[in-house]
Amino acid sequence: MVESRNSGAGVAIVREVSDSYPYCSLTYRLREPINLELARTQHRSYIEALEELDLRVVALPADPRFPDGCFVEDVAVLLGGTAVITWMGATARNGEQEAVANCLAQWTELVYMMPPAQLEGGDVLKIGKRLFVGESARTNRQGVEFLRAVAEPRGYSVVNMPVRGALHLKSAMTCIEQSTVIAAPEMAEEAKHYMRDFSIIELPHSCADAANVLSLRGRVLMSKGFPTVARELAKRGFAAEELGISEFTKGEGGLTCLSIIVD
Ligand code: CIR
Repeated sequence: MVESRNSGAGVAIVREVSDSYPYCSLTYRLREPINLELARTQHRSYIEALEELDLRVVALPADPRFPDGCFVEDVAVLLGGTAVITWMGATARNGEQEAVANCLAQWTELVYMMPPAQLEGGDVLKIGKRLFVGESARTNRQGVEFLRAVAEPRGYSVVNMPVRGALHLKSAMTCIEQSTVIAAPEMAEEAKHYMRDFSIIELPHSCADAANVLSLRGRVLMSKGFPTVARELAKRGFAAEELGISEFTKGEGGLTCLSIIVD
């Protein structure tokens, strides 16, 4: 385990990119060659961006048995001092949990989800004490109800919604500063229906991959290559910092997928 020297109050857990990453799971995208060296450079820049947010980054070593292991978000849902360790819908990914759970155990209580419940962290959009949970090909109703049973007694509300045309809920919508939701067109109607008290930015099809932003500590990180989205965010007063994540987009991952924030 490699820890950066940053002494910020919060911690971000990431996992190094495995040599097997080019063989990651794919659902919607056709497989494209992944440049492993570039993926690692982009991962390093991502870590640096988190450090600039004054987060202490804990980088778990890669495990070649798990090509998708760098997408740590899917393995755990943090609810204050409790971490729900998920049972993932992608069967080949179960096993990734062990290293992450061992690390989280330093700071949080662990609650383990068991099949038939299944849920992946990419389907959980946490906004303050509200959890919007996508029912997707990876997250089933039992998974939602398991999460609800852990979350509600801890003061969280849970709203479940269907996910269409995207791998995870957060592949298609994320939140900026607890007020604004940015949504891909496939999920814009759901965003308007289930999140009435938010201002919704509806993206065009050509910018759907920009829907996954990481909004943390007053800063917004977004995928590089979407100048119109960056301008729209700026117009609304959000100065987004662009990060190149092309090699993770090829693996159907976005910015939120690459870390677990323990704040
Ligand atoms: C998978 O199919 O599981 C990975 N290739 C991508 C996971 C992305 N994670 C996320 O959106 N939270």
